[in-house]
Order: sequence, then C-alpha cells, then structure tokens
Amino acid sequence: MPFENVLIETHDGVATLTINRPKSLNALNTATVAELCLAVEQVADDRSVKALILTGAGDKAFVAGADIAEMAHMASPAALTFSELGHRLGDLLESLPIPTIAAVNGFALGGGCELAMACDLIYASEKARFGQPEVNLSVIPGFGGTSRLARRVGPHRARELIFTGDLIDAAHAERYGLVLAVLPPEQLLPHCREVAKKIAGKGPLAVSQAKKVLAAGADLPLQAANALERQAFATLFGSRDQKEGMAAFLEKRPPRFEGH
Ligand code: DAK
Repeated sequence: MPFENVLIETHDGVATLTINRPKSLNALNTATVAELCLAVEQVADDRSVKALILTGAGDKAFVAGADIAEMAHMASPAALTFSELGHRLGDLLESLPIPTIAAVNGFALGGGCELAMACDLIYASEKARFGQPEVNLSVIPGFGGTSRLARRVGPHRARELIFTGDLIDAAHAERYGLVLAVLPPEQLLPHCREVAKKIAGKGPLAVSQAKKVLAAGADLPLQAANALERQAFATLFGSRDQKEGMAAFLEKRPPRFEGH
C-alpha cells in the first residue's frame, strides 16, 4: 500500500522505512505517525522480512520531532490522543518479532529521538544530533522519551538532557551509549543494511526470542528475567531450526533456517 509520508523498500529480507517529509525535517504529524503504524504492521505481516531499518529522507534530519505546527493548537484531549498514537508506534516497533535499526542521518529531536529509542539498535551519521528539547516549547517528551531515555543512558543523563533541552552530537551520543557507532553519512545506510542482513541470516526464531527476552527481562528482577530466558531457551529446542542449526554445525555446512 503506498503512503504519503513513508516510503517502504524491501530487499534481501530487509525492509527500510523512510520518513519522507524533508521540507519539515521529517516532523511527525498525526498522518505520518498513523502511516508509520500501518507500515510497521505491514512489515510484521511479511514473513520474508527479517529486519527493519528506519531512517529519514534528505540529508538533514532523521526526524526533527513531533510536528509543532500541528501541536500548537491542541488542547489536552487531542494531545492525549496524539501521545497515545506515538506510544502505539513505539509499542508496535518493540513488539515486532524482528530486530529494528534506526539509521539516524541528522536531527533526531523530541519525537524523533523517541522513535529511534523505540528501535533495537541505533547507528548515527557524523551529522546526527540528538535531544529532547520539549521544555523549549513548555511541554515534556510525549512519545516515551522520559522512560526510554532513562533506560538507554541512565536517569542522571536523561534528567540533564530533558531538563536543559540541550542537543548532543553523534560522538556525545556514542559516549552516552545512545548510539552504537558513528559513521560518515554515506556509509550509514550501507552499514545498517550490512548489520540487518547479517541478522537476517541467523535463526529467526532465536533472534525473535532473544529480542523478547531482552526486552521483558530488562524490567524484571534478575531471577525472574533468568526464568524467562530458561523458558525461551527450552522452547527453541522444539523447533526445526534448532535441529537444523546444530546439524549444520556438526556436518560443517551452512544452516538453512526456515523459521519453524
Ligand atoms: N515541527 C514542524 N516543523 C518543523 C519541525 C518540527 N518539529 N522542525 C523543523 N520544522 C520545519 C521548520 O519550521 C522549517 O519549515 P519552513 O519554515 O521552511 O516552512 C523547516 O522544517 C526547516 O527547519 P529550520 O528552518 O528551522 O531549519 P534549521 O536548520 O534552521 O534548524 C532545527 C533545524 C531542527 C534546529 C530546528 O528546525 C528546530 O529547532 N526544530 C524544532 C525541534 C524541536 O523542538 N523538536 C521537538 C519537537 S517537540 C506530546 C506528544 C509528543 C511530544 C510532546 C508531547 N503530547 C501530545 C503529550 C513530542 C514533542 C516534540 O517532539
């Protein structure tokens, strides 16, 4: 299904969603967030897709935030609906059974930083800038920034970024552990595709279980998280792919995983 503000491309088991409103630095208005939700659902329904990359159109921005022009006149009920839609998108990305990668090619501010943080892995171009500048507008992060930033960089750094609204460059974000690596702009997408393709070649059930256990375990006491891991580990031994993966190792040949 074609969208107005989101481009979808799929190659070699990797889907790339590009947020495509470059004139507004890919700001997220309601229509774009709704399209992103649909696009992520579309990816979820395509069993040939094994990894998802999210990026922004143009060379300036990943996403410069929620659309301020649209939000400017919202009253509280509309703001709540908008925030719920943004949270729905974050939840959809996190519950996708495949890994998601944010390729942050420029500004990732407010809702843009929040969108990147709803992805499993974040890589940045040297031109990327991150921040939660909502306090400049006298609001707070509304798409999961208070919770996800604190989990990503720790509560102390999250407080500083959210209270000051300061932007940090890619190197700073890498020091904070917010991004995994910083790449020259032209190498960002190729690098993300390489990582995605590598993951796409692994046992998809294993990758999916790992994603689930890592996410659920992060909010649990250690013993409960370990119990989840034991259960998922054992469950995978009921799959054909586990037999295939171990047989392939013993027979010294590449595995042929089918996702069963
Ligand atoms: N929304 C709408 N338009 C935006 C935008 C945004 N977030 N960011 C940029 N644009 C538009 C600009 O208005 C401009 O449009 P024209 O004037 O050309 O029509 C165009 O993109 C180019 O931007 P600039 O001319 O400003 O470009 P510069 O290179 O000079 O500056 C900048 C780039 C990224 C530093 C600057 O554009 C900027 O500061 N943008 C705003 C960044 C920002 O504050 N982002 C956070 C937005 S707040 C909630 C739900 C969600 C949220 C909060 C609450 N609830 C409902 C509870 C989340 C909030 C946010 O994300």
